[in-house]
Amino acid sequence: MKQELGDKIMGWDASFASRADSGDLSVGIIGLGYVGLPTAIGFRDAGFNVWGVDVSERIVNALYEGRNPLGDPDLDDMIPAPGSERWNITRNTAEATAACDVLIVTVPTPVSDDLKPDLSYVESAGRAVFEAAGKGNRKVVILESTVYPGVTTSTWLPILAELGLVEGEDIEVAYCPERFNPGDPNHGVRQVARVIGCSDPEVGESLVHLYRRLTSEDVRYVGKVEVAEATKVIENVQRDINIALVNELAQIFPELDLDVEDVLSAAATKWNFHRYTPGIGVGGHCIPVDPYYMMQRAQEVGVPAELITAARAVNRMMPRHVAGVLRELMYQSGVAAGEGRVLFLGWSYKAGVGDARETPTEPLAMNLIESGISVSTWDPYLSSDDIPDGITVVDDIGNTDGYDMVVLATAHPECMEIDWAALLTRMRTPILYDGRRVLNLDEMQAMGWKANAVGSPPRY
Ligand code: SAJ
Repeated sequence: MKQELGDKIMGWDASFASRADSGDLSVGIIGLGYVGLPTAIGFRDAGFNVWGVDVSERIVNALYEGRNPLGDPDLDDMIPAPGSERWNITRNTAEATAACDVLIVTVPTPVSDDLKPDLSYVESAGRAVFEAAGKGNRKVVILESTVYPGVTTSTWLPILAELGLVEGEDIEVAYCPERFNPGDPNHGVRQVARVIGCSDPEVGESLVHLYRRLTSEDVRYVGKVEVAEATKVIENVQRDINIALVNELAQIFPELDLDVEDVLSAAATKWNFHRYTPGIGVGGHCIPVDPYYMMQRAQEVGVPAELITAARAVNRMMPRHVAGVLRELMYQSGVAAGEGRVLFLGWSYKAGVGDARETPTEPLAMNLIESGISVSTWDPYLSSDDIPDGITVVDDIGNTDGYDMVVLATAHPECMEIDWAALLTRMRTPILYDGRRVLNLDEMQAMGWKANAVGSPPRY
């Protein structure tokens, strides 16, 4: 017996696509983090009745009060006011599942300390939904979290079997990778193309109608779930490999007395040369994480992912390489070993966002500290709580003196636009290191800095 609330059908049937077109669906979002919360807001703005679920009392209470629970300031003005229509927030997955036609799972898929994918959140969120879904309703459950090919079915179908639920009769399962780009208003949930994988083409095509109301960009059904799972992973694997290439070149060219940026800028005049920029390392919760999913799946089927693994190693080693360069710069400039004082401008993994996840500044700083160098940081996008112990947090960049080196670690506009001439007068040793290749080294050299950068021959 199909579940109905009043005269409403609560699940998939042949009317699903037309209900999606008219916004006459209830959509549940499980996990209200950096992906889930904008997704929930986006579906509500697209006219759907939305249920948002999170286990965090802090997140749920903030949303009850109409406050932004996350660090992304772009969301500050987007949180629906308390009591807004079509906006239901709860910590109870079963309550949301009963009230929705579609449940979208946007829970974390981190890698554990041994660099293996941690799928426990996907498993527990799916179980909570399936236990509440009931038989015969064909509730649609869509995983959006980044996983490797095969995870959705290998994690969720055994739970369905355990609960006596049958895909296509009681539940519909699909995969639609999130392509959310933190800190980029041009690529929010309403502006990115989406791909949908599902074992049932009719269901998959009907979900195109659902996502077409969410985003203005292309939405397409691409086949079975594994095709969509693989799509998202390789998008970020490709990015990691491309960045690894320029990071490896940034280690080679200074030894040839060449600046890698000169070479890359010249190569970029070729019509299909894809320009990437070397840096102190690769951070975030996507690029340094997703390749491990592909590596894991390749290992499971006995095909070594040698290029993916090697590229990941290059990027993972970049902070250690840069630490060695910084130590040599200080030594050559007469700074006594173990006495250097270094100031990082920026701590976040990416310019314009306050997010320290997997930031390469951390391994870089810890490597320097191990050799007795003290490290401070100024990042206007982060609070001192985001900075690990052992790092001195600078609150006022104008009140900094006695440093031997300043490292531009994150290309925040605020970091690029500091008063470099004033800072120079307060330095003990005037060493500059542009870790993101966003400064004009010749101008800085002319100002009086020993202007250095990742991939540039050293200036002592
Ligand atoms: N980085 C470099 N050199 C580059 C580009 C990036 O060193 O040429 C570094 C960044 O400094 C950062 C890390 O790599 O530490 C990741 O940077 P990112 O620009 O890839 O930003 P992310 O991690 O936020 O990646 C997200 C991804 N979006 C999704 O997974 C939905 C990615 O697919 C996007 O391409 C990327 O945003 C984007 O385009 O900004």
